[in-house]
Amino acid sequence: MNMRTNRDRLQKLLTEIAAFGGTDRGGVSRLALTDEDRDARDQLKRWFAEAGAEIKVDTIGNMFFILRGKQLHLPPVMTGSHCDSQPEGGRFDGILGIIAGLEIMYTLRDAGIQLERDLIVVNWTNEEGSRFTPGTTGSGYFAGKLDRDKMYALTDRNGLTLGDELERIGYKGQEDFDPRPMYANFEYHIEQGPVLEQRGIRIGVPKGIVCLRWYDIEVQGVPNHVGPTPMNARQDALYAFALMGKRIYELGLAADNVVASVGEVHPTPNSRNVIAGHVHFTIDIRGWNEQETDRVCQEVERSLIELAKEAGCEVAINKVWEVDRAPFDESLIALVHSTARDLGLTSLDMVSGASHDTIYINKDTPSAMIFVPSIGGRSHAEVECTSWEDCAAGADVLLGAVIKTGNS
Ligand code: HGY
Ligand code: MN
Ligand code: MN
Ligand code: MN
Repeated sequence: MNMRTNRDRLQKLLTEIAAFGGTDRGGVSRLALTDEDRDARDQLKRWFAEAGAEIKVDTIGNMFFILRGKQLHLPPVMTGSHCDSQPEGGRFDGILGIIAGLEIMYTLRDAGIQLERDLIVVNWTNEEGSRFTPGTTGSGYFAGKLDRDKMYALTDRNGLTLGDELERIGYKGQEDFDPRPMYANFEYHIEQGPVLEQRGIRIGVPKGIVCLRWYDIEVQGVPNHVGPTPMNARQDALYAFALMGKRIYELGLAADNVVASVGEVHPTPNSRNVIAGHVHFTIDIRGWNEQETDRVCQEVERSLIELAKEAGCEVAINKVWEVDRAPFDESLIALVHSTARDLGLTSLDMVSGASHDTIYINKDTPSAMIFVPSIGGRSHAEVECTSWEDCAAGADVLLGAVIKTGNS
C-alpha cells in the first residue's frame, strides 16, 4: 500500500509559510538573513518541534531537523531545500522541499512509523545568492567547498555582512553538525521551467544539475554632461554595456544548450542627464556540457574586452563563482521513477537548468531530485505557481523514497 501525505495539511503549511515575506501580488520576498527569513525560520522551528524533530543550527545558519530512527548508528537519509527567496520570488521555490519534509515527519508520526534510519530535513542558508553572492552558501560550506570566513565577509548592497546578519537574526550556530556519511539525499523542488507542463508529465527526475559560472563586470567610462558632449567624444559606460549585453545574449543563443544571462545592471551615477561613468553588471552562464559552457565563457570574456575598446572604456572581468555540474545517483534516480510509477504518476528524465543545494550535497552523498510542474513554466517571479495536487503528488513521491531508503 502506498502511503500518502496529508494534502490539506501540506497546503495549509505552504500557505502559512508564504505569509512570511508575502507580497500583495501573491509572491514572496524573503531574502536570506532578513527579518522575514528569521521569522520563517522561527516558524519552521516551532513546526518541526511539534513533529518530534531535534533541531541543530550550524555556524553558517543551516538548520537540521532530525527525526531519530530505530538504529542510530545507520547512515541517515537527508532531504530539504532553502527558505530564502528572490527579491520578487514565488511561494514554492525552495520552501516546498522543506515543508514537504515536515509533512513527511507529521505523516510518519500519525502512522506511528519510526524508520530504521534517522531522517534529516534541512533548511540550507542563502541558496539564492541574490543578497549575498555566491548562492548555495550553506550547502557549499557544509560540503567543504566554500570557506566560512569568506562567506561571513560577503556583503550586500548596503554593506551589511553575511556574518553580522546571521548574528543579528540569531541563527549563527556555535558548532557545526556533520551527519556524514549519509545513505541518500533527496531534494524535492518545483521544476521552474516549462517541460513537465508542456509534456503533461507529473514528476520530473533530473539526471543532474548544470554547471554554473557567475561574473561581476565593471565597465569604466568617463562621466560627463549629456548636453554639450559631442556623440563622437564620449566614453559612455552604458553604451559599452549595451553592446556587451547584446553580444552575451547572442553568444548564449548561438551555443548548444548553454544559457547566458545578465540579471543585474547598476549604472553610476544613474542620472538622466549624465553620461554614465561606470556600470557594474552580472553574468550567469550555465550548461550541462562543461566544455561548451566554458567555451561560451571564453567567447564572452573576449567580447567584453573587444567591445569595451570599441566604446572607449575599460572593463574588469571577475569570475566570482563557478561550480561543476552534479550528475545524480543512478540507483536513486531509478528509485524516484519506480516510486512515481507505484503511485500512478508519469515521470520524465531531464536536466535541471536551475541550481539547487543538492549541487553541493551530491559531492559526497548519493543524491536525486524530484520535480513537479511549474504553471506556465514560470519561476523567480511572483506568478510562480504549482497546483496543490502536484505539490501533494511530489510530496508522496518523496515520502515513498524516504521510506524505501530510510528502511533499507
Ligand atoms: O539560480 C538558481 O538556479 C537557483 O534557483 N538559485
Ligand atoms: Mn530553489
Ligand atoms: Mn531559486
Ligand atoms: Mn547642470
